[in-house]
Amino acid sequence: MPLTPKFTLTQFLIEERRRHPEATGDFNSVILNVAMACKHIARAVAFGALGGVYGNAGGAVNVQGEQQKTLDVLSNDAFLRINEWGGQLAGMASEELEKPYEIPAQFPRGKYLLAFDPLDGSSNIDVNVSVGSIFSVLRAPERLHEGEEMDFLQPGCTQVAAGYAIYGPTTMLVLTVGNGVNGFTLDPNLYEFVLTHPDMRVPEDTQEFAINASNSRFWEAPIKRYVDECLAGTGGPRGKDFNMRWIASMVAEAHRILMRGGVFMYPRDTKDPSRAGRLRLLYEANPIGFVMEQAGGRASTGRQPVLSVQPSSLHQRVGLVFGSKNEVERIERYHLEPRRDDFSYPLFNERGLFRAPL
Ligand code: AFP
Repeated sequence: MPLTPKFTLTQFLIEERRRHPEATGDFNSVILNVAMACKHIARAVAFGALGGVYGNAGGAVNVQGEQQKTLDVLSNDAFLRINEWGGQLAGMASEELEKPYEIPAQFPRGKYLLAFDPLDGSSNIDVNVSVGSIFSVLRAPERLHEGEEMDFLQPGCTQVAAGYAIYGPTTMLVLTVGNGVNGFTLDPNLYEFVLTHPDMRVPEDTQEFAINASNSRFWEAPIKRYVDECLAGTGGPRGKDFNMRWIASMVAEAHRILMRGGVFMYPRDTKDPSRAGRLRLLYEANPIGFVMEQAGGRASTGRQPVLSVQPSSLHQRVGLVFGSKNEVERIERYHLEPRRDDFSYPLFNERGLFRAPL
C-alpha cells in the first residue's frame, strides 16, 4: 500500500483556520470531536448484530438475559461522552433527549452549542440500509441559560458549521463551515477522514424526486401538483420523464442529491394536523439545509427558506423540501400561486393520480 500523503480532515481544518487568524482552535476541536463520535458510530454500525448492539429503537433490548444498548442509544452516548469534556461547548441538544444536555460541572464550558440527531434513519438499521448522523453547530449566546432550550432557538442561518456522516458502503463525513461543502471518506486503514470530494455542488436541475408517496392523500395542493406533473412525464407540462426514489433515510437521500441532483420532499401535510411536518427543524432540517444551500442547492419549507424559520421549541417539526435549486424554486412558486381547491387543474380531474374525493 503506497504511503501517498492524504489530505485529512485535520489538515483541512487547519488550512481553513488560517483564514481566521483570531481563531483559538476551539471551532476545529468541535468538528474533530464530532468526527470522532461518527467514527465510533461507524464502527458499531459496521459490526451490527455481531457487535452486540441492535438497531431497533427504544433504548435497550434483552439478549440472552443481558440488556443490550440499541444503536441509537449507543450513538447518542458517543456524541455526549466525546463532546462534553473538551471545554468548547456550552451545551448540547439531541433528538434522543427531551431537554438540552448540560455540560457536567467538572468540565469547562465553551462558546458553541451542538445539536444533533445521532442516528437518523435508524428504522433502516435492521434491514442493513444506509443511515447517518446529522449535526449543527451554533454560537452560544453571551448570557447562557444552561439547560434551557431557549439558547438553541436560533434560525438556521446563524449556524457556524453543519454536516452529516453517512454509514453506507463507505463511511463519509460531509461538512460545511460556511465556505462551501467538502466530503471526507473514512480510510479503513488510517481510520482518518480523508478529503475525497472537494467543493461539492448540487446540480441545479434534475429528473429525480424523493417523496413517500403513501402519504399522497394528505398532501397539500402545490405538492400534489408538482408530483403529478413529474409523473405525467414527457406528455405532461414538464415535457420530460422523472424517476422516483424513497429510502426513508434522509441522510442517504441528501447524499444522493448532493452527488447527482434531485429533490427531497417531506412536506407539511394533513396526516397529523398537530405537527407541521415530520422532520425536526434544529438538528435535521437546518443542518441539511445549510449543506444544501452552501452547495448551490436550496432548502425550503415550501413557503420560506428553511434557514429563515425562527424556532419556537427544541424538537419542533417542519415541512422540508431541498435539493436542485430550480426544482425547489418551482415548488415554492406553486405554494405562492392562488389555491386550486376546486382541483380545476386538468391533471387532477382527467388523468391525475390524486383525484379529488367524490
Ligand atoms: P427514523 O429515524 O425514525 O427512521 O426516521 C427517519 C426520518 O426522520 C428521515 O430520515 C426519513 O426521510 C423519514 O424519517 C422517513 O419517514 P417515513 O418513514 O414516514 O417515510
